[in-house]
Order: sequence, then C-alpha cells, then structure tokens
Amino acid sequence: MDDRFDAVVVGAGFAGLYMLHKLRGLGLAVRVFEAGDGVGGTWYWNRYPGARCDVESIEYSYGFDEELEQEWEWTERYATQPEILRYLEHVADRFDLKRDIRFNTRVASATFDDGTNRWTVRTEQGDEVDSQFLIMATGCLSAANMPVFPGQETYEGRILHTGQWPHEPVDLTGLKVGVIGTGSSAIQSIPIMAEQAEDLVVFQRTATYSVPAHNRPLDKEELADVKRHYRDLRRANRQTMVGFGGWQTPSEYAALSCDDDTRRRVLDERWARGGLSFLGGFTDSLLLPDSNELVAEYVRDKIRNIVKDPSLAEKLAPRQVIGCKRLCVDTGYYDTFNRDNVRLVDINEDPIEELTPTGIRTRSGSFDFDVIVFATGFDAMTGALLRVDIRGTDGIPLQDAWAEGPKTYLGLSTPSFPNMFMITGPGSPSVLTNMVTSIEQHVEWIADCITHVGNLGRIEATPDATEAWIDHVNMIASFTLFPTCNSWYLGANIPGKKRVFMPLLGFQPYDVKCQEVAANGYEGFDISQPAPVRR
Ligand code: N01
Repeated sequence: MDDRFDAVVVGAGFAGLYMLHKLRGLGLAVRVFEAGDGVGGTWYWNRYPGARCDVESIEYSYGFDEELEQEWEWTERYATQPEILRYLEHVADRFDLKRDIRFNTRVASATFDDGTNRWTVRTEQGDEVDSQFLIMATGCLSAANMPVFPGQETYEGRILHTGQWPHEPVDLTGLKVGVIGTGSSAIQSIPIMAEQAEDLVVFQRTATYSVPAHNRPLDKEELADVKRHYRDLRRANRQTMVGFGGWQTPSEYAALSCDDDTRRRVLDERWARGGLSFLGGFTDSLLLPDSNELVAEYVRDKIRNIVKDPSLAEKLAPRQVIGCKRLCVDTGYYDTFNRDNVRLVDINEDPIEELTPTGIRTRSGSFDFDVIVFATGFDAMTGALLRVDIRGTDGIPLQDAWAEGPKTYLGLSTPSFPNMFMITGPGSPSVLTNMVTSIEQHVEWIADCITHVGNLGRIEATPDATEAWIDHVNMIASFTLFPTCNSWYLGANIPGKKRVFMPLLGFQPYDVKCQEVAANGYEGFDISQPAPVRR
C-alpha cells in the first residue's frame, strides 16, 4: 500500500540517505520526506560564499561501500559545498535512492498509536502515512537561528541567512553589506564577501578562535595512497575520540608539564598543518584552564601578528576558553580586517539598537546596507526535532517531554516515544565528531536494532536508563572546560533555551557502549515482540 511503511525517515542528508539505503537492503518499505527539492541536508541549504567542510574530504565521506569510496575523486583537502552536494547526488543516484524520497515535503507532525504500535506521519503538503518506525535524520544544525531585532520589519534591503542561502548566485559586487555573527559560517564567508562588497561591516558579539585551513588541491598520488588504505583509515577513525584523524599520532604532551621550547614546537607544527587537529596538540588543554590559556594566548598572538591595527587585533582576540565554542578553520579571516573596506563593530561596546529602513543603528552610529547577512547559526541539536509536532504515548508532545532539556538514552531514543530513533541526537557524540563517522555508526546500530525488534515489535528507552545516560553525559562534560562558555553545545545561543550540555564527548567509548547495549539484548530498552502467528 502506498501509505503504509515499515519506516519513515525524515531528512535526506548524509544520515537519511544512508538510513534509506540500509533499511531497503533489509527488505523494508521506507519513505523519506525531505523539505528541500534535492538531497544533501546541510549541504543543500548552506550555500553561502566560501562554504566548505572543515573535516578533510577523504574522511568526511561514507565508508560503508568500498566501490563508492574507490570511484569518487575528492579534489581538495577540504571539499567545497558544491563538491559535497555533487557527491551526495552521486550517492543518491548510484544507489537509486530518489524513488523513495518525497522532496519539497516538510513533516508537520508524527503521532504514536499505543494500540497499533505505529506512527502516523503528516506533512505540510497533505500526505498522511503510517509506519512502524520513525527515524529523525533531521540534522544537528538545520534549524536556522534568526534573531529578530527591533525595527527589522522596516528594513528595506535584503536579509539573508547563511544557513538558508538562495540557490541563485548572490552578487554583492559594489554593495554595502552588514554581517551579524562571527562563527564558522561567518569566518568562511567574510573573506569572500569582502572581496566583492564595496563596504563590509561585521557585527561581532563573541570573538572567535580560528586556525588556518591551509587548503590545497589533493594530488593523484596522495589520493591513490589513501584509497589503497581506506579500510585502515575508516577503522582507525572509529578508534578515535572524534571520528577522524585516525592516522595522526595522538599527542604525548601536556602543555603544563612540557618545557617552553617543546610547547612552542608543538603549537607551531599544528598551526602549520592547519585544521581542527590544532586543538589536539596537548592532552590537558581541554581539561585545565592554565593549559588552555597557553594555547589560547598562542592564537591571540597570531591574531596580533596578522591584524595591523593593534586595537582592532585586541577586539578580534577571543577571551573565552579555546575549543569551548567550536573551533573555526579559515582562509584569510583575520587578514580580511586589514582591508580598507572592512570594519568591525563590537556589539558588546556598541550594541545593535534596531534595524532601520536603510540599515542598522547601534548605540553610537548608523550604517546603511544593501544586504544584511545573518550568520547567526542554528537552534542546534534539538531545534529541528522540536519544530515537528511529535507526540508519543498518551499524546505527550516531545516539546513537553524535553521542557527541561533533551532526555535521551544514547542519543538514539527517548522514553514515551517508542519506535522512534534519532540519528546523532542529543546525548550522542555527533557534533563533537566527524559527523559522517557518527552517522554511519548510528545508522548501522538502528538497522540492527530494527531487525532485532522485528515486524510488529515495539522498543522504547526506559526512564531509568535515560536518567543514568543524561548523568553520564553531564559527568563526562564536567571533567572538561566545555561547559564554561555560552556555546550552542549548551543551547546558550538561543534566548530561553534550557542550558544543558547536549553532545557526549568521546566517539570510541560511545561506540563500544552501543555495541554492549545491543549484545546484552538492548539493555536499557523495553522491547515487546508479539508472538508470531502460528498457522
Ligand atoms: O553559527 P554559530 P555558524 N546578535 O552559532 C552570533 C557548523 N559549521 O552557522 O558567539 C548578535 O557558530 C553568535 O554570537 P555568540 C559548525 O559546527 C561548520 O557559524 O553566540 N550576534 C556567533 O558569532 C559550527 O559551529 C562549518 O556570542 C548573534 C554567530 O552569530 C556550526 O555549524 C561551516 C546573535 C553564530 O555562530 C554553526 O556555525 C559552518 C544575536 N542575536 C558551520 N545570535 C564547516 O564545516 C547569534 N549571534 C566549516
């Protein structure tokens, strides 16, 4: 029947595509709903200038199919958004996935029926389908955070959000452009927008640590070598805490106990290599404030060396713990502020008072803009889940169940919402890892679990296991410096959002835990499997 499925998957990004492929391979009838008119998820929406992944392309790719990884040729160390989107299009075509995806279709609600143990899923476009399992592959960073400033409705220019960038090219040549925000999206787009715009003003709330990408083309030899050893790399990545960098030697130094020369050498080497592994130079820098400060001050010094105006350099130099907010990776970000057409407004000193018909008025001045770019990020990790009206047993809304913050067991499941899984949900390592490694681990675990539960079965995380898991996630975070700043990991970027540290630190131990849970008959879950009908 057209409207009855074994599984409904919401989202057709990296997670939804692999989930569909995996479940179809098990012989299940699957329907995917995708709001966009194409596959790609985050790589479909984030088309802002300069968008690229800051996990290296050879690692930010699927490992589930050896032929796929052998045939695809990445061209740069860090792939651009268009290249990643082409890759996902290729995957969708290669595995004939699109025939089971409804594009331009946004899921509005999902309601669990206690009697039948099935979900009814309704879309904004009027579909109503019925499914045993509901799998939310909605992404951790997909619900745009669009702050509303006083007077915003009066602004007559164009407002763009980096996470919802138009599909047609946006030409900023000769325009006056304002950018609000200085996170990863801003750091990548500002240098490129500055080359086009006549005048670019950046409104900074929190200065950002960024390390150079040192992006470069991948040469054929290097790629061929990786392909010869791809299995080893994938295996090694699964043994790391972050799901990438499995071939890199783990640090043997604590910043507080090595001598100045060694510390300097380690930092210089990591800076010269570029990328996110900069933070892995020392074993103690995400644990001890004094160690962290040594690394932070190194980056501040780099900023002081790059930015010619000393007072501007001090404004761009972050003060919070490095790594507490996600580290950024850039190409020419700080240097962009040496340009004559670029200005910085520190909105802590000079807050945005309102948007006017012609631009932005701060406490001390007015700026006219043709375009204002909101690089203001996302309602991370829970936003996309809570924007769907999901109702579990007894009609309980997910919004109510998570009023005090997300409550999950393993980041995969939440009590009172049987037969619903989240891919890279809050409480799993997700955003603190290479997302593709985490997605593959989740998809494979969910597929095994669904096979175990079987047709007509029902599985639900127990409240006790969930409470214990939340304590575990918090306990691990409390050993580190991660909870010490206003990051989106804590929900601190969204006014009124309950502050809870959402991701779990440590991919490898998490993977082991998930395997143990499955091996022990899915401990922490209640499973009911009706006896098979005998004829
Ligand atoms: O969003 P962000 P993003 N008034 O939340 C500011 C991934 N990603 O889209 O820090 C004024 O980091 C906000 O200020 P503050 C990556 O995981 C990856 O840049 O909250 N300012 C901040 O400066 C990343 O971390 C890649 O004080 C406001 C900025 O807007 C995540 O996505 C590329 C404000 C938002 O920064 C999100 O990145 C891009 C307000 N009302 C993204 N509200 C790569 O792989 C927010 N801000 C390279």
